[in-house]
Amino acid sequence: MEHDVPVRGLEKRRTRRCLVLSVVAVLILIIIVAVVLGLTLTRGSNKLKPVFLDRCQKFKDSNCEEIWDAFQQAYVNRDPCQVPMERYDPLIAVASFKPSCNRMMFWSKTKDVVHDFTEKRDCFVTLEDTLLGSVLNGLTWCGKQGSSETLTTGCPGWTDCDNNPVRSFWNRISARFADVACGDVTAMLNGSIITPFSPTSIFASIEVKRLNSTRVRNLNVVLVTQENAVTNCTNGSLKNLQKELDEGIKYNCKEVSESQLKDCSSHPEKPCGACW
Ligand code: AVW
Repeated sequence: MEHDVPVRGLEKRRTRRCLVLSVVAVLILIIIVAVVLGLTLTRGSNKLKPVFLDRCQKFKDSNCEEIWDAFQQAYVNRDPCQVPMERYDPLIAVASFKPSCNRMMFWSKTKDVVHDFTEKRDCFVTLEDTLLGSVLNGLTWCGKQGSSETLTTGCPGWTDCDNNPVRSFWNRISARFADVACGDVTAMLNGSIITPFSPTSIFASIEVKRLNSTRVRNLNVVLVTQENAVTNCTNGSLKNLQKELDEGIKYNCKEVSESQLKDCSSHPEKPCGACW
């Protein structure tokens, strides 16, 4: 009986501690559920617009809100595997660009080497230097049926389906880039692979087919080689490239080593034409 009061006090304290712990556990659980739910429901939605506008505004005199509206109408509220390239026609119409004749640079399987070169030398313009190309370079996006959101995760990959929003976009603006090409155009191809002119590439399947002899005079291929080059200008796939060209466009091919390109990049005082 003497122990009755302290034991009851101990029990009370234990019960109170249990209660506090349970409340904390429930609160933590609620927070976890809310965070997970929030992440799943938004699934990276509406994160693209600020990046789009920010990059777009670096091009002065551009109506970026209008360009964004035209861009997102191509894919919002649609199955992300049902976005053919024509869906971007209205975008092309509002974000047209003036071609720089004699300075346009095409490329295939040389993404890093070509941009490394063009960034250091102000000689050539690639698709990724144009407003739309630079705004969307490296980004992923899609929509979904029944929603007006732009998602940036869970979108189909490049090869998951042909008509996905990202692939169709690059196909469409590449077609435009080739349609307006003029004068002498250059293409940097990869001399370290067996098929530098690959039929499945955008360069082969879209751009070359659209170069028009009324505007384009020459196609100069720069075949970028490394020490132990596997390909040269006599490569079979380059014969196919010549066959594909619109009659009247003259063809030229030059093997240029990567070190020669690097050397030229580090001497910006050399005239542009002197690199190869
Ligand atoms: P590329 P392109 N998965 O080097 O001639 C993910 O073959 O096609 O050159 N991304 C891919 C895939 C893939 N399987 N295939 C291609 N890509 C993306 C526009 C990737 O970002 C310019 F004007 C890769 O770096 C050039 O003249 C890029 O597409 C011409 O088209 C290029 O693939 C280059 O297209």
